[in-house]
Amino acid sequence: MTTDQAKHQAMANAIRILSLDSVERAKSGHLGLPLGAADVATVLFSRFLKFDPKAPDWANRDRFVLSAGHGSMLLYSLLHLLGYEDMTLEQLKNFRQLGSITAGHPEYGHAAGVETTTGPLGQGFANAVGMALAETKLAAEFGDDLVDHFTYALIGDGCLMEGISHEAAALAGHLKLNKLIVLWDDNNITIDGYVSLADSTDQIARFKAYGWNTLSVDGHNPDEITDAINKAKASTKPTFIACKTIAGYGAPTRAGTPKAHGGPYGAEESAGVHEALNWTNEPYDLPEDIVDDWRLAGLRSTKTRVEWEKKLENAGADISAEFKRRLRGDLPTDVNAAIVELKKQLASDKPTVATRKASQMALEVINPVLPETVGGSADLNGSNLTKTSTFEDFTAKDRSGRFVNYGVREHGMAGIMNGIALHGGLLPYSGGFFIFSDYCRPSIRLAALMGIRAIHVMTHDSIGVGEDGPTHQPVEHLASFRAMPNINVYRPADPTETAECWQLALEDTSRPSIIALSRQGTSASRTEFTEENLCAKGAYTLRGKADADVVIFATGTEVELAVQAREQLEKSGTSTRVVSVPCLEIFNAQDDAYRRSIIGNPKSRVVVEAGVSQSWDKLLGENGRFIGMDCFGASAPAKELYKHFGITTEAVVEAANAQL
Ligand SMILES: Cc1ncc(C[n+]2csc(CCOP(=O)(O)OP(=O)(O)O)c2C)c(N)n1
Ligand SMILES: [Mg+2]
Repeated sequence: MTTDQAKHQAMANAIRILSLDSVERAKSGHLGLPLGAADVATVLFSRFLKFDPKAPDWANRDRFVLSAGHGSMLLYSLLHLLGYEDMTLEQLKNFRQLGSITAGHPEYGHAAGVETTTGPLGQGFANAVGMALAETKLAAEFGDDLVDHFTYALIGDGCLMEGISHEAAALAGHLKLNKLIVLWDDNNITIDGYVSLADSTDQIARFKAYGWNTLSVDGHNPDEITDAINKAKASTKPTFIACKTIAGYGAPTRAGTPKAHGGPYGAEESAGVHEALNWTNEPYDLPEDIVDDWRLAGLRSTKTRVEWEKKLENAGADISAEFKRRLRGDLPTDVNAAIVELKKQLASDKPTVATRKASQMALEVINPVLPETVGGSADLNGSNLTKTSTFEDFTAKDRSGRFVNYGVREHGMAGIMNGIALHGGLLPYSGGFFIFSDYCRPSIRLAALMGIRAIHVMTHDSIGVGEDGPTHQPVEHLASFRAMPNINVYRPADPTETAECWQLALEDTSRPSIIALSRQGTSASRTEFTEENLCAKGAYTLRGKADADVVIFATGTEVELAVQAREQLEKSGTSTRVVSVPCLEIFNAQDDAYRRSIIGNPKSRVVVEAGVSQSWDKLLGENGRFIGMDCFGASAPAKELYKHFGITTEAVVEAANAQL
């Protein structure tokens, strides 16, 4: 063994032992991957990856995504060894314990160096595609002096089995995201057995078919791994490297078998690993020379980082300020001005349009003053209307385009958008049918968990879809996303509310948003200009006096019904107030005083929304009536469906009167 090989071996073994000792101590965790992929990770982090533990958020760092999040101890060990200050030995000792930054699966925002939350397999893969996309896009805009980095992902067999990997990989190949390098921990095992139990895909052939560069290496041979990464960096296509590894490397009875996947291994097996690796130190007592080698690896890019910071300062005050603003995620003040101008126009035009059209009108004024937006659609742009007049397509040839044709890939789209948002400097928004939010849900949930800004334009938001029928008519979707923590579901009623909801979603940097929009036209409910964003508190009185006997709460296209019902009720002498609720979550988060002022103390409460009643219980109270539906829709023209399911002005009036 040469000294280089010996050094590599010792560094890789330090990852293995730290991971092993921490999983044994926590009495839970996963060891197959950290022990098996330690060589791959050591080569990547000590020879290639550009990063600086002293400046973990350096914008031009290479990104590393551990898509196989169950192998979290691999990442935590690396971060500790490389000198990330927050990743202390104490944190490793508290692996998986409450309050530690070493969560069971890596969580974005806990430890520096964790680029995304992973655990649900395949998501990290899609995030990495998004990061690579963001890199090429920002490089086209700011130049490769400022933006020039690679994105690496370490994935497992599970990531490859999950469907999202297909969607993300196909798009990455199509878009020739050549600075994306995916390392596959090809260990031939998952939890229940050998991969052959459930899969016989030729992964290399699969990735070739996607248009990727593909390579295969012995994942325990540092020279082969080095060679492959060098080749990958020079490729004009994204690269997939199959790294043949032994899961649970070093474990006397478990290595290479499905029993290697999980942990703890127990005292005897664990002692066997120490012995196999010639490791005689006590747990967490790391040999100084190995620590020094790792710390040196952590210092490799410091100079490059400092030089980059100078480049940013020397790029000119405008560019440098804009670049920094973009990374902070602040909006330019022009956005508010553009929305206010649009609202003035809308108040005078009072257009009767579908809210999806209203969204396009809002985007037409937003996109020109907000250079960070990256729009897209899952093959439904003609319906979602998310592409605006100044947008060109983002393609393999034109990286400056601001519209991504995601293809019929909702899940991939949502996972890629998370990667774009996590990368920083860009603000992704999508287009899709609200019904297919189900296909995006795992990625949207992670966006909510991470608290990142990704905006989903979801059109065709109710039985108002009409003739396409129940397969295309969302019924439970508003309620189901309202049940998800840390996401706002907007359902604006008209063009003015749509513009206001867009503004709120853009301004909110700490959560994703869904903007649910109608297919069918609806009249303008807001007819007077107000500079104030009335949607900002989630609900507001649209018509009527505070002390009205009847209060009708409504969202989206049903606000029109509520307004008509009010007219009838008032005609027959019943004072009625209409409350528009563009965002129930925001309203529920207001203080009691505001909530009470909006709810009032009416004799009669009615909620009208073309969906299930769940999520309205609090507002309805004991006696309130809900006008909506608790079954699937049907195939018929929209107007007939509203009648058929009893979501009508008459039904609202009747429900109001029934309580008087
Ligand atoms: C979407 C999803 N489904 C199931 C799981 C549970 N799970 C965690 S690891 C794993 C097996 C993954 O196999 P592989 O990626 O090959 O990892 P290895 O066993 O080789 O470490 C499964 C099924 C998960 N984390 N995410
Ligand atoms: Mg595996």
